[in-house]
Amino acid sequence: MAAAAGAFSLREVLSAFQAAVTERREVLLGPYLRGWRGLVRFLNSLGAIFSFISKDAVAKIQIMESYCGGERREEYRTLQSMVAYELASGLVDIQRRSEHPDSGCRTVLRLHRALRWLQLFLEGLRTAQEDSKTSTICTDSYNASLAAYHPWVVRKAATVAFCALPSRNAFLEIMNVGTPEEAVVMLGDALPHISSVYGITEELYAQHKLLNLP
Ligand code: 1Q0
Repeated sequence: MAAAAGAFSLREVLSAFQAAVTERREVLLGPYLRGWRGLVRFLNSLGAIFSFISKDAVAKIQIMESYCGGERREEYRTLQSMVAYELASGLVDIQRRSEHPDSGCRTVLRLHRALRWLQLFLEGLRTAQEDSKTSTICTDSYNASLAAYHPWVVRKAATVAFCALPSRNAFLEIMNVGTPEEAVVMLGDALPHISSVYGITEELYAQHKLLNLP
């Protein structure tokens, strides 16, 4: 059954990331951004303390949506075509942000790094003991991924916000896929799709030496 309008459903996020990968292992930006929109909706439902995170995510999603709906939308159909187009046209700042501060390549890189956090976090949530603290799972996942790219003040604010996360079971319930046990099964199904998107992107960016874009 479809979730109520406006409510978060893990299922929708899952199907967006699933639909993002084509048979030729391309990543379609439309579904990819739809997946991110769904995640932000979820983040917003957790309370205002997370708004500094969701604002940044939304700003990045909007940058990408404007490329995807713009004059060059054909070039922004897949991640692969975007990378090829932006590199061939000199639209990517490689050393420092100057002429092209908001290239698609650097913007997706930020979301891509956050996807690694999500992968670790969901895996942690899925395999943790019932009484585990979500804030601990979240902090551990963050420290093992995104934290390396954030200055001290952002790390501090993020860690404080994580303390406001609901318990593991409450968290599994707001995913809107049934009981906590059913949510755990769903997470097991969802993760390979998220991992696949992550892996393809990582490989593409490594190939073109884009993993450290400013
Ligand atoms: C559930 C708790 C959510 C925790 C999210 C962890 C991420 C913390 C990130 C803190 C970001 C702070 C704001 C600014 C950062 C930027 O400086 C940084 C770099 O960009 P730039 O332009 O300055 O170079 N931006 C980023 O690193 C992007 C961060 C995007 C974070 C998006 C997080 C979206 C989270 C969604 C909640 C998912 C909940 C999962 C459970 C749902 C089940 C599918």
